Amino acid sequence: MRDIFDAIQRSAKRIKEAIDVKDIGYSQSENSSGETQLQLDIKCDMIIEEEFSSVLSVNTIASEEKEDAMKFRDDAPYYIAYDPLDGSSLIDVNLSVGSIFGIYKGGFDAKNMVASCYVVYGPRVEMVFAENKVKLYLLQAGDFEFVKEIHLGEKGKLNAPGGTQQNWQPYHKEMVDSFFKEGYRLRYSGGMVPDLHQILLKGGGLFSYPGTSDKPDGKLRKLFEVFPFAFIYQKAGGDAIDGANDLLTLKCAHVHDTSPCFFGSKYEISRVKDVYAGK
Ligand code: FDP
Repeated sequence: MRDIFDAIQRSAKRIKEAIDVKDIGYSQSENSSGETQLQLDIKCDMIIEEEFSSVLSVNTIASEEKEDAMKFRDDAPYYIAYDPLDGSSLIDVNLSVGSIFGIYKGGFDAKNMVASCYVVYGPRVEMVFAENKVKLYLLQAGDFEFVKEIHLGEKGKLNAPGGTQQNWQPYHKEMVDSFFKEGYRLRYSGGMVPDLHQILLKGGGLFSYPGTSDKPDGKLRKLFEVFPFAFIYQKAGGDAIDGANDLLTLKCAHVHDTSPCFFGSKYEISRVKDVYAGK
């Protein structure tokens, strides 16, 4: 695992440089989710592919920017799914973006997840790595320094509701409103990484990206976004569900499958469960 952790750190430093200097024009191609790829998305994907290709414990990688998984070697244990630059549509307005990594042992299945990590490129570069514990690191003078362990409270104060409201189910809207009526404050930048990072570091709250009338299976991708954050939230003492089920019990038939998802502290997630059970 140490070699994977090191490769992620090298990738993050190179991606930070690419964000700072790279021309941000759009490329001509679309990724598997039908989004126009930024040249920067492609560059960041290439950086991570390059770094993992030399790590002997990595069997296969799957990227949000690649149609299919890419095998490096047969006799290695780890499968890594990553989103090289999540929230890249925010780059042109200079908001925070991130990279997400899910580390699976023996194949891409939620039950095989053994570690998970994300990097936030904001005013500072921070990394959260979860194995048994969830640990925060800060990039300082060229190196990632350990800062602290992260623990979620039983109940938070922030509400980050994703998706187009017009397409929310009425019970979902009622639930989101009920949190606001209880005093929760809106925090939503449109970048999954900084939005979930904020809730984690401020002690709790709810991030939701539900199934909607136009996207019944939600928007966020299981292997690259949903499972890695579910792992981190659960290890930090919170919960992560699809409305009913623990996200880490879901199957993933195709590399780019999506799922409705709710991440938060215990209190908010139990409310989501009650609302969705009675819908
Ligand atoms: P983006 O399309 O900018 O890559 O991964 C998808 C994502 O960003 C997440 O980072 C973010 O949470 C979500 O989409 C935002 O979607 P909405 O604008 O539909 O809320």
